[in-house]
Amino acid sequence: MSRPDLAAAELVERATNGDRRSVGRLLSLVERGGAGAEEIAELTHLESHSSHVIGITGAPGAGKSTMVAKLVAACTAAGQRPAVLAVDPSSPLTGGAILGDRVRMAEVDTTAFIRSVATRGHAGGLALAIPGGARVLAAAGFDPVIIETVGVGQVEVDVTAAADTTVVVVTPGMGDAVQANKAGLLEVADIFVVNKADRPGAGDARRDLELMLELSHVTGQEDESYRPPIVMVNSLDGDGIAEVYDLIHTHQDHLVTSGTLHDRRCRRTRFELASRAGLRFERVLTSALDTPAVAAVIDDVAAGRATPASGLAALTAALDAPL
Ligand SMILES: Nc1nc2c(ncn2[C@@H]2O[C@H](COP(=O)(O)OP(=O)(O)OP(=O)(O)O)[C@@H](O)[C@H]2O)c(=O)[nH]1
Ligand SMILES: [Mg+2]
Repeated sequence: MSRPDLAAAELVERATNGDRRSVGRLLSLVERGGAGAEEIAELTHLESHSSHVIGITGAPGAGKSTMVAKLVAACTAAGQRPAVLAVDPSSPLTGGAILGDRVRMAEVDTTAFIRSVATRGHAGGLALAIPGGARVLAAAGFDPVIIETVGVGQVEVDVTAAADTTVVVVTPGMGDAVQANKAGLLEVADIFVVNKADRPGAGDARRDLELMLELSHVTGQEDESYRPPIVMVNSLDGDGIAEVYDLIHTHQDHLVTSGTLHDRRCRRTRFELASRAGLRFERVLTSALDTPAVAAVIDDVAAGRATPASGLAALTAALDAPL
């Protein structure tokens, strides 16, 4: 039987030499989580620092995948080797569309690496699967690493925690800008895209965004010298994509010159370490709850023979082990 650490090292070696199949296998192992994923993080971390990680988020159907496909084409045209992690929310509404997106994107370019990450069954592990996957892609030499996700709830928080530059996509009508505000997306945006600018109401969406930025005094930045720009885009014909591409680079330069990049990566590391410790703690807690001593006290507390405080004391004693 081959030792998993040897297998992982071999895969990383092949992936860094351009073997796409090995990149795919590593991403599957990272998604599975556990010791295998931690081993891969160890092997890839030190080689993953030069790639720019771009998060693309927005409401379902905002046109994120269509825009990402155009952005990928712009990157390859400029001589870059982009990779995309499309975080699949596994919802019956959008799950089908994403598979179609992958095919469509794969047709755009064969030098790019496109991959869907299913959120189903992750039970909190997504917060690790995203930075872990981005790290594998970066170590394999892909740059930039683009992460697409639907901007609802926890998932987009996880994604923005993993990204250097976050692009928030809104569309005309349906109060999308207002929704983005409610979902907390305004605060995380480094660049706003009003996609489907070919549709009526695109100018209104832009004004909504400008107004909300003014009113809330939200700059989205820890650094006041940067104000998130708003770009009008038609992802079907590619109008505005060149500007998005340029603004992403302007933001990347700004991150470096202002020193914000390091601050963001510290925040990312903090978040990742907390997520890793949290998962381990859950495992330790579950096994402590199952030890005979704790089970006996649980029995006593439930039957009214002991107090909750004594139950907690027994549990704490059983927890007295390193993570
Ligand atoms: N008119 C118009 N339609 C667009 C534009 N961009 C995307 N679309 C259409 O909008 C629909 C949704 O596009 P997707 O790229 O799948 O959107 P998405 O945000 O990735 O969707 P999910 O991943 O399911 O959240 C598709 O029918 C696209 O053809 C645009 O700029 N203008
Ligand atoms: Mg999509």
